[in-house]
Amino acid sequence: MIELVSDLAISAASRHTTSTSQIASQANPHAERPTSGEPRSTADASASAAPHSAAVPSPAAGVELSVVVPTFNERGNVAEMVRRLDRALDGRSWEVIFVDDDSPDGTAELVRALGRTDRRVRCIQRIGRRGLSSACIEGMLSSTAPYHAVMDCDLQHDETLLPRMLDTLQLGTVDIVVGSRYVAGGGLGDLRQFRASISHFATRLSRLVLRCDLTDPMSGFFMIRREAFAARVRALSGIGFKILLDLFTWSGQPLRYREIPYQFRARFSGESKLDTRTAWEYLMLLLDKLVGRIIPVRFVGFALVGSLGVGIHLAAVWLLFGGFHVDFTTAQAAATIVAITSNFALNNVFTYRDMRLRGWKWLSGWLSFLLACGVGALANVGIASYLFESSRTTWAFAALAGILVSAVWNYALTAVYTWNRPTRG
Ligand SMILES: Nc1nc2c(ncn2[C@@H]2O[C@H](COP(=O)(O)OP(=O)(O)O)[C@@H](O)[C@H]2O)c(=O)[nH]1
Ligand SMILES: [Mg+2]
Repeated sequence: MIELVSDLAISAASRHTTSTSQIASQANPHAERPTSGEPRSTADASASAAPHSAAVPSPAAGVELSVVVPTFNERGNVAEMVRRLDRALDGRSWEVIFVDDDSPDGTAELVRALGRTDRRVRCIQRIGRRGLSSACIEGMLSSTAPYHAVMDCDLQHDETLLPRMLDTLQLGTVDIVVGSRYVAGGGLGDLRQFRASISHFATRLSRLVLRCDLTDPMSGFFMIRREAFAARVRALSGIGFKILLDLFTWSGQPLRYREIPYQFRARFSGESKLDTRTAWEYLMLLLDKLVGRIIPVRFVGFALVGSLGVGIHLAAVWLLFGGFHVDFTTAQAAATIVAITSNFALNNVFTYRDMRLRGWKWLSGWLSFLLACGVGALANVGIASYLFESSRTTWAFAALAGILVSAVWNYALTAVYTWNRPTRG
């Protein structure tokens, strides 16, 4: 998936290059220009040496800081976000890149409308995809700036800290500056007790995979040097909400970091997207960091859903056979369909959230899932019977071997024929 992410972002970046070169000929009040005492770029030098140099506009310098803001249904916050960035980053050369996952509330259209009167505002609109981390990755990849900040669009992060973060990075002693709610001076503001407990619990869980003492890996508010990001980008899983955790768990050179305190604010407008799927994705991210190099994390998700399916199957047999006195074979057949259907629905919502099937595609996906799992069930029974009858293995081992083979079969086949779009990670 990361390869695809990179491809997409590279094409986004090349599109951006065209547009920046188009706008470079216009005066840009926020772009840095070399002063007469500074070394000039090759392009500049050749322009002044050319006989018609007066007619050739000197290229404006690129932006210093890209602020990447992932959005989903944030129409009510976008304009205020730009206003606050404008105030906070006065005198700096910056741009804001909103990465929107085709929000139904028209966030992307609003961003583009703002961009028509303010070239510092850019929009990447992703179609048919979801995911906060992958949105941040693509936003950063589309930037040409030497420094990238990531912050939420709900104004819960304190944008007035951005200049300090930038100054700290420019000293060159650290790779990343992280806004933390858990160092002296920081705080959770009036975050509700329940949300605060979830945040504390998730932070504690992150210790399973973190290789440093970062106090707030759940923060989502940070600024990083481009080279430090570029060195890690191919190793990022891009799963879920927690890009910071992804960055800090890279097995190579540890990130040199500094934390600065901030007070978490209340959401300005709209609703949080934190839900059960977010929790699931967090679990998948942790698993990916723990076992991802040995087993694909989607397979782990698929297997977890499958084990839940066993419970659903048994409950259905109990209800039909025990409760409604349907004959056993019919109850078992109906329970099989119920379990396969619920497995398909759960995998569609959780395991394959980023390529979720809807409408008619849901129906055709269900049929292909049913078919693949039907063949998988035959393989299961065949292998388990063969092992049990032909050797002296125990019934439990034979049964488990059958289950494992059918799980791998079901996973491999449905990954290709049910959720067969090319964005798989
Ligand atoms: N592009 C993109 N942005 C998302 C997605 N989910 C959430 N966001 C954005 O990520 C930021 C944090 O989300 P939020 O719902 O505020 O999470 P919370 O702060 O944990 O409640 C906000 O700017 C959201 O609009 C997503 O699937 N795709
Ligand atoms: Mg938020």
